[in-house]
Amino acid sequence: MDMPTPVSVEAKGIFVNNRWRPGASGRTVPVVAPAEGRAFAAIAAGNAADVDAAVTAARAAFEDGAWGRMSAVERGRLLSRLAVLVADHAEELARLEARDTGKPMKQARADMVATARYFEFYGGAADKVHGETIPFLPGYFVATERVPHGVTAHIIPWNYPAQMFGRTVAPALAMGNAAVVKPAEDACLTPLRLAELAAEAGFPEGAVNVVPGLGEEAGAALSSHPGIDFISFTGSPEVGALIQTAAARNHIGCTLELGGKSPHVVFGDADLEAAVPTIANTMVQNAGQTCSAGSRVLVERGAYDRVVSSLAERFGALTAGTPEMDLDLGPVINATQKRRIEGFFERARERGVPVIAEGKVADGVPGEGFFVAPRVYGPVPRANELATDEVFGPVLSVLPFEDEADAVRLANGTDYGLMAAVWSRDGNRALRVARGIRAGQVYVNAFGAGGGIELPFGGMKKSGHGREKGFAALHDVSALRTTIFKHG
Ligand code: TXE
Repeated sequence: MDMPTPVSVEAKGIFVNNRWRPGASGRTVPVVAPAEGRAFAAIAAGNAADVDAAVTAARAAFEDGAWGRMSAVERGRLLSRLAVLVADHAEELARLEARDTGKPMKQARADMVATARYFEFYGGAADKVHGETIPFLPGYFVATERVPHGVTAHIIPWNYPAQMFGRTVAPALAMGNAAVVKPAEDACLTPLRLAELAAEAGFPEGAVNVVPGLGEEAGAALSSHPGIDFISFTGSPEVGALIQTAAARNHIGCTLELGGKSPHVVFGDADLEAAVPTIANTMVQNAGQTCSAGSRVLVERGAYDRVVSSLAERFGALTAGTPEMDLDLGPVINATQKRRIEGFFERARERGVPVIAEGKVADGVPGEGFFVAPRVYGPVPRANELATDEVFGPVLSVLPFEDEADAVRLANGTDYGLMAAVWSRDGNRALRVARGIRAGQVYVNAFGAGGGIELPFGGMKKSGHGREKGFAALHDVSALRTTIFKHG
């Protein structure tokens, strides 16, 4: 397959006011293809001056420009038009995404379907956010409405660059905010292309701006800029704390989506034919580099051997390859992440944590690529880092539990609380356990179904706060105004 070299993205700089302009510093950051282990493009290293230009453009669009005057129905139409453009360019975008992130083409193609769906969903939602009237004192009329924050900042990660752009930018635009996006230096080509498509869809100048660059430079400048009114951040808990601190200094709100250690709770009466492929899939999806990856499998002790042998069979057959090979999974994003995952392997070996199964890396992948063969460990001791820490790679930990109460305790036994699944044919038990789990989304007999763009998503505990997806996202990117009218 012919993988594109996006020379069109190279040297284009930053995207402000619907136009490319050179980055202020003239410096660039190489864009490395994870499957090849070498640079194939470069992006501008955006700096504080670039961020300032983008925020100024967004502010002007919001305060004085066509964007600020546009009706909700018109904003919705533009988003719907962008959804169509994304679908029309899905193959081009998928190839760009696959080369930039290393993921198999089929996963990149599915990502573009989801990306278009974000614009479609929020295009439809833009003019359907209603306020309410509140009975008050005699002679008063009171109404509430949701109003945009103003300029929203979006700092997004490298694991799903296109989807994350859609997920956070579409609801912000639907509510009338003007957006400034800082995509991740490790993978940011589709966000840059999506900004061009937004201009083509007809978004007026300043509504959508993108400043690529390094986190500690462009990201830090954006999150601390006094001209922004809200921050949406997805990434590591460490940087999340910096973002929340920056938001506090400017007295603005933020949503933080910081990953997880999401459990599958599997009871002995579960339908394993449904559960095992779903569990395996959530780990191979993006090579396990997914915030909501179901990376802990908690199994009722009586069913442990059965579940483990079924998982072993499934995992043993998984193969990592290049995007063009289009196998089960791709490489991980960079050399640092690969080393980090291998560090987990090394310490597990030292501590004698048994490996249940190991997949393989396909013959013929470039030696410089960041490939990691998927692994399942079990039984993992409860206090071991494989049971508590996010690995962010194709690594699954299996732990036995004794009874319902133990299952809930174990499910809640990490600092995270993003997603969970309960697998059981006993509906009452499944619901009891599901309602005991502290996580933003809890599935019963499923996990991460169909992209779930309609379903509120976000963390509890160290997984962060605020909600993305669904109508809930529209609330986070807007403020409630109450108008109290005394008519006598
Ligand atoms: O994340 P960073 P990294 C987790 C996962 C992974 C770990 C490290 O466990 O192993 O984080 O990944 C920008 N001010 N997740 O180092 O650094 C950065 O440029 C402002 C979970 O890649 O948090 C990028 O755009 N911004 C996760 C974004 O923050 C800064 C997805 C995320 O990068 C900044 C990714 C700064 N000082 C990693 N420093 C998820 N929740 O899905 C960096 N950035």
